Amino acid sequence: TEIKPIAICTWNFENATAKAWEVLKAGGSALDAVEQGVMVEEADENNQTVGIGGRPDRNGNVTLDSCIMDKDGNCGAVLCMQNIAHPVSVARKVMEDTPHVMLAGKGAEQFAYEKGFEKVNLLTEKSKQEWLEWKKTSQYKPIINIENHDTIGMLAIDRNGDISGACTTSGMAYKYAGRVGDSPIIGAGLFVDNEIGGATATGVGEEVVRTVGSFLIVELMRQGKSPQEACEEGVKRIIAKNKDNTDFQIGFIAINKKGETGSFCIQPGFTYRQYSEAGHINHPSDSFIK
Ligand code: SD4
Repeated sequence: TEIKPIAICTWNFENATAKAWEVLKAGGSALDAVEQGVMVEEADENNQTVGIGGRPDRNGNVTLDSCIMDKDGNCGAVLCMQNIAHPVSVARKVMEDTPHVMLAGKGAEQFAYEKGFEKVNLLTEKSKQEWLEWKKTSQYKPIINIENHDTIGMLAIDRNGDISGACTTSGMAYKYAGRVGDSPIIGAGLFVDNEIGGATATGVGEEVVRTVGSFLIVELMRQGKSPQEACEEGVKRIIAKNKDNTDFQIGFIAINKKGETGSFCIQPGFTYRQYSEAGHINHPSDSFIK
């Protein structure tokens, strides 16, 4: 059967999927597509959940989490890294140029400089002013689909039928200093198995880590579930551990080897973007709570 390239990502990131599609259409690899795709959001100052412009931790420092995974199961990640505009590219360097999978904090930043990345100020005036405003009450309460709304996880299949994925975020706004979410954790925020498919997550990362969400979804697809069914089961596992309080958002997206996609979330409001021969589509996601 003919292999059709496709890229999908969390939320309605039109420009990111357009970039990924450009790479795929030109015959590029899924790995290049997901890296270059999510870089669009890392560079967008108006996205306050990813890269430059991201909301800071409670001390006013923007700390970034990202990971990437390729068709051979190689992966790389950076955790809680400051002052570098494209954490996904540093994650890729960790994957390709070191014997390690994860680098954190100062070590990750130092490694980035060694690889030629420039030091940049990630805290924009807008995010700084909002943080100063937040400090007046210092109340830590994420607002569903509003605050922390824009983490990008992307999955792609290239012309060869190979799958890769990437995920990148500034994490939860006003988090504790040093806090790391699901997004750079292989198996939690992202997982790819080139024989089966891939999955990635957005939302309250702590809950995704507790259930190793993306790995779970890929394993469920291995057992025969469709991407849609697997995402639904992934969300249900989280609900089962949070029976008394489902007042938070999690969204999963998944793709299988055939290029079939699916998504599921807790709260209404989540969508995912897809770019393939079939067009550039924003899919509304079905939700556990209606
Ligand atoms: C985190 N999962 O750091 C990320 C946040 C997120 O859209 O997805 N925001 O927990």
